[in-house]
Amino acid sequence: MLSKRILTMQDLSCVGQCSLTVALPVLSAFGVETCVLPTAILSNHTMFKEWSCLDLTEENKNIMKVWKKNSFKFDAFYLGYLGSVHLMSLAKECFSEFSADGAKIIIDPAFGDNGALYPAFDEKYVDAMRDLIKSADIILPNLTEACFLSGTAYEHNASVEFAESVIKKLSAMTDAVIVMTGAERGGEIGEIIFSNRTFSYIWAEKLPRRFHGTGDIFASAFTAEYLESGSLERACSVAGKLVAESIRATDPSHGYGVNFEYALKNIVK
Ligand code: PXL
Repeated sequence: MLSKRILTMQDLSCVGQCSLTVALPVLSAFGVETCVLPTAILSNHTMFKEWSCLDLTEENKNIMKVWKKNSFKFDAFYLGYLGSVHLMSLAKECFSEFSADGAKIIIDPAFGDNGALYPAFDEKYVDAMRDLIKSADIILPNLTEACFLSGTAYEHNASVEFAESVIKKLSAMTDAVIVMTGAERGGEIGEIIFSNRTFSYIWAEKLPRRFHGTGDIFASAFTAEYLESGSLERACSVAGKLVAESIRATDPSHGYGVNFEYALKNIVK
């Protein structure tokens, strides 16, 4: 079986399970050949008190120059936490230079949660992401990101109706399919999918604990499963199950991310 070759662009956080340290193992376990453009190297993710960050924009330009000479092409692009505005124009250049026929572009905006931007970001980052998502086939915002992108005031404990109104506003800004992650309904958590002007939903039991990095596990598994099956619903359901299993396997005192390694081991078995 020929596997899809994808390019993922996101940071490498040396400690804390997120971005590339999640994307690579998850995509590999799902059988997807994965190439990387590491956008920045951080000492650890930015939910820790201190972090260092080396922006790799300049080296990414060198890498891309060589890739052009080698005529590399990718069947899909999966973008997560990039780190700076410059990287968004590089991402657009990647799409135009390195797309195989029919290549899909999947973007997780990955700039905020719980109504706030991650510490390294500001409105300029949101503006640039607003432009970048115009190139996407699928975007995977959570409610916070959808609110920032669409210019809507965030509501805590938002209803499904509110989330849908934000998604509709966002859909005026991009033709991409919108998969809102981490939506809530009563005791359930799931995704609201907006495709062909129609909503569909995947719900599962909401576990009482929240951990950092679950969005990256979701986006990675979603990407792999979507490329394989072409089904948005199936991709959401498979990815949601992996996140739930990872949370169940995590000790509450573990502050680095979730124990997705344990869940992956079971998939491989
Ligand atoms: O999980 C998203 C993420 C990725 N990379 C870095 C982060 C975060 C969220 O805070 O800080 C560096």
